[in-house]
Amino acid sequence: MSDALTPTPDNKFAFGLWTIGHPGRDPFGDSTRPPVSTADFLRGLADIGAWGVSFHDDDLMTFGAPESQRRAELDAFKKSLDETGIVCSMATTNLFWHPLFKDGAFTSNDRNVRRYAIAKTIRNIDVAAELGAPTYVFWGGREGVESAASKEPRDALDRYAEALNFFCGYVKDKGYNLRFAIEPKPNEPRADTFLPTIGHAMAFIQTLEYPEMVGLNPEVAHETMAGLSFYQGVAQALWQDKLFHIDLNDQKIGRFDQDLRFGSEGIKDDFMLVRLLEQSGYSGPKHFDARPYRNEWGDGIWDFARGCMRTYLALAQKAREFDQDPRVKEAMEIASVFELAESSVGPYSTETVQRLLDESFDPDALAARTYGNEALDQLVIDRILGI
Ligand code: GLT
Ligand code: MN
Ligand code: MN
Repeated sequence: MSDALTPTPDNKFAFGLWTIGHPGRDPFGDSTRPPVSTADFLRGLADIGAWGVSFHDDDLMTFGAPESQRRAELDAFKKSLDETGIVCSMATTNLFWHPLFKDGAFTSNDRNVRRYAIAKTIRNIDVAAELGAPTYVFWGGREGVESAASKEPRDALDRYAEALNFFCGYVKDKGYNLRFAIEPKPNEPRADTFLPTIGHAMAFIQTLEYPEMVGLNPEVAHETMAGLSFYQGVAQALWQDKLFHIDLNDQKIGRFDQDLRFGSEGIKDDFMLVRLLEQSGYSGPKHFDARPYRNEWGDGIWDFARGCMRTYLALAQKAREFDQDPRVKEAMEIASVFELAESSVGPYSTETVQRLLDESFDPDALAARTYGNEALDQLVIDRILGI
């Protein structure tokens, strides 16, 4: 039975290996449910209509195990991908779990830690290429400080850039079809993280040797933790052609990173976000980096996964209805929404500046107009509420 709210692989919904099967461990308590095997995970994804899976090297291949064991684990994963038709949509490195990364990875003060982190990443870039993943993510979980005096931030950024330039060189050298995506986060687990927001990361990318190879993997929870609008950040990333990947989840403002089910909290922002993604022609994965509530059990973890996708599809449908509603069009005309797409003065020339200066404006008339934003916004709310 299929309808607009039933996902299919065409929707390109993806989940990280660390998400649905998360056993519920947190800083204050142990696991609350058994882990899900990789094979069961992929079968489950196929059953619920998902399309892709992402992984950290250590999710897939046992850290520190002999090469033969790691190869066998990778081969088993490839077999499960083949059997289920699930696509490997993104890969990343775990540069945060092992205690060796306690001072950072690419930005650790210890040069050997930095060299180890780069080597670990290079090895997993080979795995990503073997699995055909088009995007490789960098979430700098440990790239930061508790004590500001412990690192010179400008040196740390030099080392971060050095690592990314090195990976770009490697990918070009190998001829891999792989792009990189930085995932910003303001804090947690470090007190202050380098590249804390979408804006910081986008400015940093412009300083790299191959800026066209590096984009963003923004996450709803991370910008929301910083008190920023995820919608506005994603819009700017799209505007700069930097939205290479996206981590969808949800988050209450001002809290620790909650990684809640997509659409479970900031429903109005989520509506605007889905509308933006659908209208922009973004064709990358819709990747859920979220986890079931810690008290969930059994099939409940799949309720969580189905909920993420169902809410996305429901919001996409609401967004289409919203844009087809003649009352919305009228309200947008009153608000001059479409006028913002018209250029203001055009390119500079002696003539255009003269024309501008010769024009007479009536400041009082300009101040007296209405934009009708209350009515327009109420149409957003009405649509979400379905009234
Ligand atoms: C970790 C983090 C996520 C990142 C993952 C990629 S791992 O769970 O909280 O936001 O996307 O390293
Ligand atoms: Mn998160
Ligand atoms: Mn994430």
